[in-house]
Amino acid sequence: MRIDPFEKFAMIVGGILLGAFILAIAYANFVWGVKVPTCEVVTRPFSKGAFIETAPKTYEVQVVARMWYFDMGTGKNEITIPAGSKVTFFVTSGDVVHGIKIPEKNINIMAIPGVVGRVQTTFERPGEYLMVCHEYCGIGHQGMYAKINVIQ
Ligand SMILES: [Cu+2]
Repeated sequence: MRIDPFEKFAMIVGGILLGAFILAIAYANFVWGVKVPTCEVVTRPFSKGAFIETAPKTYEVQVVARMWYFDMGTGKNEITIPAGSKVTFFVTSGDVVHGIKIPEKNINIMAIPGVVGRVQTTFERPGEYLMVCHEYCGIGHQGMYAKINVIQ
C-alpha cells in the first residue's frame, strides 16, 4: 500500500507533537507538581461553599461559582491561609458555566452545574492570589473574582 508523502509527513509530525504534549504534561506533573484537573465522579454536587481545615496547613475549599461571585463559605470573596498550605479546591456552579483561573498557580478549571471538579495546589509564597472567572457568564462577568490571601 502506497502512502502519500504529505500524509506520511503529517502523521509523523502529529506523532511527534503528541509525544511532546505527553512529555510536557508528565514534566509539569512530576517536576512542577501541576496536577491535571479531574472530575469527581463520586462527589455529589454541593450548593454551599465551605472552607475546611482538615490538618495543619491543609485545606479543602468547596467553591460554588454563581453570578457573579465565588462562594467559598467564608461570607466574603476571599480566604486567608498561611504560606505553605496545601489546598484542594472542589469546584461546581450554582447557575451557568463559569471558569476558575488562578494565573500565578497555573490553575484553570471549569465550574459546571451538576459536576464537581477538583484541583490541588500548594501556596508556598505569601501574597495575594487572584481567582478570576475566565468563562463569559453574563453582564457581571468582568467583576467576578475572589482573593486568596497567603500570609507569612
Ligand atoms: Cu463566571
